[in-house]
Amino acid sequence: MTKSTTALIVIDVQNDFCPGGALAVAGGDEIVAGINEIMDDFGAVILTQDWHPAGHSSFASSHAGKSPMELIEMPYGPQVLWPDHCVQGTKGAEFHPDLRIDGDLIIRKGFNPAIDSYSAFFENDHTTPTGLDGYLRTRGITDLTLVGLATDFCVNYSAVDAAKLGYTVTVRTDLCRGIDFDGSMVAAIDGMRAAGVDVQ
Ligand code: VGL
Ligand code: ZN
Repeated sequence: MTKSTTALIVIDVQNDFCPGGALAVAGGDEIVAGINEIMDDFGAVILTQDWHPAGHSSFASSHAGKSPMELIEMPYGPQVLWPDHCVQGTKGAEFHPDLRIDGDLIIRKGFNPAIDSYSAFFENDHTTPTGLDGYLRTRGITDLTLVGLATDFCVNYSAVDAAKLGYTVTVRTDLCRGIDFDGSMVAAIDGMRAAGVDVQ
């Protein structure tokens, strides 16, 4: 494998997913130094940024009588309701201050008010593309390594979509941290492995 066909995809290493943030993932900040260290090993580095408008439909606060972590039915399927997080232009939506952001591409997702987007490739309707597949394909990139937050949501959805799209996918769990809500961590690892992802 030549370096030019490889990419590191860094998922949502943003303040709101780190300790002190609105949707803090335990130990979310512990992975930053290790991610920075491996960036130079890849032909491309792509960062994703969860990027919601205020009042986004994935926020519990947008639904009368609902609390964070409740599940609702959306036109595109079940949706976990979250605390308000990663609102466009806020400190919480910024990358962790120590994360290297000198990568090739920053892809923002979750900006459609009516649809959440866990995956770096498709919105949660599993149909609307973010454009990342086209970017990678036109650059001849075939091998992806995923790291970041959260293992059981955005990393999981991105890894499974990437495998379905035909990429060779590795997830470095030592450089990921999860939310682990209602068994979501075990389900995510099983689901990624079933999709052909090399979960390391
Ligand atoms: C994420 C929940 C809501 C993630 C994003 O990055 O895993 N999780 N928005
Ligand atoms: Zn989000």
